[in-house]
Amino acid sequence: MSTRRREFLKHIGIGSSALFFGSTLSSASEFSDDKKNIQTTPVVAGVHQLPELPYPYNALEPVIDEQTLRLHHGKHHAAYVSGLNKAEQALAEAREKSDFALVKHWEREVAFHGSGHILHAIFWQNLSPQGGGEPAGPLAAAIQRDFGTFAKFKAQMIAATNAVEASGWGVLAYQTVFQKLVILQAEKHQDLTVWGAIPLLVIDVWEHAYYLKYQNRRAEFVENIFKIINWKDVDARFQKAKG
Ligand code: MN3
Repeated sequence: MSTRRREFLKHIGIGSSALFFGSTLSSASEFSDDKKNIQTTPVVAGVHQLPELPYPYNALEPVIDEQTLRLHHGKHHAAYVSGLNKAEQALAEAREKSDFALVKHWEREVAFHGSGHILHAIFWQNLSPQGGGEPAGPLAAAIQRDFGTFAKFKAQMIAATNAVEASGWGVLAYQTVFQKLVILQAEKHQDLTVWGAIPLLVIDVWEHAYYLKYQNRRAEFVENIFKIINWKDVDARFQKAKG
């Protein structure tokens, strides 16, 4: 493993990343002693790698044919990884130069390619030649609690996925705020965010949040917000998210 790769894994070597990427990043566990330490060295931008599939390209036949899987993983997923790396490097350069003229473009690129990378990495791990049947254990109990029965869950999951407008995803997710399972639709897959991220600090810039006082001066509102941020709360959320 390259030093750069090792350094990168060190920084993402926490439970949540291992969950997303499963066995492909299992080497992250060797850095488990870092879990409770706050990193002081900067995280290197743009070193994401295409995770290997946990099975051969023909392993999911006949449900997913070999040619489709080769293109989907080797071309489409790979393009998300390189796009994310490019956007992260561009943003690092923008911070270096204090030039944010293209920040909207690059944030969109991070959202699009980052979400594509994360969702595909989960998707590959979600599938297996030995898959099928029904879940057992805690997930089965949670599905029963939140959807009634597995059959009802499956019916809603299929209906929601089929009803996604144009390109997108059907998603079973754990909603951490309500502490329950939810079925979601994702159109495209980004909408300017990146799946899997746990919010730590949020700033509402819908006009209702500032218009009475600031009218069209959103930038002034955002600048002022920093005078009232409760960093103790943000820090507590960070600690919790880190696990
Ligand atoms: Mn895809």
